[in-house]
Amino acid sequence: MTVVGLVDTRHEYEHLFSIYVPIAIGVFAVIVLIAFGAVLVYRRRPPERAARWHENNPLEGTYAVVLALTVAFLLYLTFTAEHRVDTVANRQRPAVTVNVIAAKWEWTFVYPAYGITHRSGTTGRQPLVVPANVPVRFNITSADVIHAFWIPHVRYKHDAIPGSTQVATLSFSTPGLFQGACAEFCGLRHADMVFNVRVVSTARFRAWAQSGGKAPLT
Ligand SMILES: [Cu+2]
Repeated sequence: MTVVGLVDTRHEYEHLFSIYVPIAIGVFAVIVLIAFGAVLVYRRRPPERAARWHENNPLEGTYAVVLALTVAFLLYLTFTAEHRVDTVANRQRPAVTVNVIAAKWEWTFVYPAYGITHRSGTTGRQPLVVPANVPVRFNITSADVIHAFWIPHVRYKHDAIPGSTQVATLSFSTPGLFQGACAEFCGLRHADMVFNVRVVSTARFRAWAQSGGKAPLT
């Protein structure tokens, strides 16, 4: 079962990245060329009178306009992607809801519909199990300090804040095993606050969930 119009965070942010990076490389190249050009052109030579002009309005005006248009273009793309990830995705009807509770130094994944609780971090290594190609709702919170729920495979990271619940709806397009971690320094054993994400087919997920987490995942 594939949901039409599923918001794919990996695709959204990779697309954004593919636009930001060439612009950043271009800006870097221009700066390096101007710096080395200036070094070559203005290297030590016999003394001469200093130039009297000190401004160039057309050049400065063009520079300001190009800069403003580039920033406006990037802001537009960024806010469009954020809107799709934060608002459009959260309007989708989730196939599964997982409550994510971060704590020093452990993740607790609760599946309220199935009575399943998995833990990963300093006390164990039970994976976060999700079905592929359907919207999965995460209610993210923290039991103590600020942590951050990070799954690099889907290019997604969100703070877990005590006393508040952050909602995220993610979709995972490929079955497999992926890494997750806390991305906010939260104390001495922060580095142990890791988990695996096990993405399985919807049929396998259903069998696993309905067995209360006992059916095999592979
Ligand atoms: Cu943490």
